[in-house]
Amino acid sequence: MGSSGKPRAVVTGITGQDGSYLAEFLLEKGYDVFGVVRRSSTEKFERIKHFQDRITLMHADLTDQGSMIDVITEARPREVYNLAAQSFVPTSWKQPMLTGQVTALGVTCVLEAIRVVDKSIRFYQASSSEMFGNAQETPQRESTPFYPRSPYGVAKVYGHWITVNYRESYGMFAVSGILFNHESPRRGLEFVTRKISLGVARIRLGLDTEVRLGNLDAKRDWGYAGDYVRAMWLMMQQETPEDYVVSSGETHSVREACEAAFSHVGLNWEDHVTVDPKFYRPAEVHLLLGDSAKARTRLKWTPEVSFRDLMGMMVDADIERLQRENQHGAV
Ligand code: NAP
Ligand code: F7E
Repeated sequence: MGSSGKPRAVVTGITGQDGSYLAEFLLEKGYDVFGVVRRSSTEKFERIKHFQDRITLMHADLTDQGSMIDVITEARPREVYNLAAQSFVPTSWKQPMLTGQVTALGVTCVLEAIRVVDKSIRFYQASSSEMFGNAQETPQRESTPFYPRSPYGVAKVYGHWITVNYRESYGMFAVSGILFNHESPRRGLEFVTRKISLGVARIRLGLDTEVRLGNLDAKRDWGYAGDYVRAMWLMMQQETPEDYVVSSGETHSVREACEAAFSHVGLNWEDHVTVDPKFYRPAEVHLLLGDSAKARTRLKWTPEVSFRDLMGMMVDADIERLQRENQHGAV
């Protein structure tokens, strides 16, 4: 609790997709929100600028222990949400060392800062369905063994287990949400759903003719980011710290995502999608499907946005954005 009497939360990765939705959610719940940003020569506050005046930004980096200790010391939060990561799977093969330093050891950096400053601070770790990788059973649940298929997935397995370990070693309230893919109009441009929605918008507006994609057969359990940040908060309000799978419970192929997005604006995806082997991965995760029964029962969490509505929402948002930019002469 701060002097304002409001609960305080630190969010790492606040400039990312999930950080921006979580911060908005926490503000609505009456929190004082402290967002961790890393120093950059240009500001990247696109996703948070509409509420930036209502939060406190603090400079730190997940690879710098001292900076994280300073953040926790100064903010003195009740809850810390660790959403920062090198989160793009293909980049993890190009930069495996950096991915390990940020996505794996970065978790220890935040946990250590909490351990040193105040062990009663609650900690949320952004674990991922990529940990299941070459899935050992379907659907995947909390007890499914991990078999990561990328340096990113491997790093997330480390982050997951170090969170369990600090819980068991120091009695800390440290939880992992094993979240399946979640998307939104704020999704990074390189992820497949956003690549598709932006491509559809550009084609619809006559700015382009094709979208080049990789493996159309890969299947993912896609949900809406706004629904998933609610689950993060719910996990942190429980009496006991436990890990939860968060997923929609449906799986769809990249091909189906194309069909949903193109048909939303009356186009046939087969006329515009070109397969480019450049986007294939050295090792693919072929099928993910989550069983979120534990989250649904214990947290009373249910997702509200369906797969087709999600793709439609993203296409509409990209069309609106492009039209707005066009009016300002930016397209
Ligand atoms: P995102 O949009 O890529 O955001 C990542 C955030 O991490 C950005 O704010 C980025 O800052 C920050 N960051 C990166 N390196 C950092 C460093 N060294 N120090 C401090 N901050 C750093 O990711 P997201 O989709 O919101 O995902 C949030 C978290 O959930 C990530 O940990 C991701 O791995 C995990 N996750 C995501 C999904 C999903 O489907 N979205 C599913 C499961 C788990 P800059 O803006 O400065 O780059
Ligand atoms: O790929 C296939 C690709 O990059 C999904 C991250 O948030 O979710 C995300 O990881 C699938 C893969 O997400 C293209 O091969 C085909 O099978 O959108 P993505 P991801 O790798 O599943 C998990 C849960 C995370 O934790 C991660 O941080 O789509 N695919 N063609 C393509 N993917 C991309 N990016 N680009 C293509 O052209």
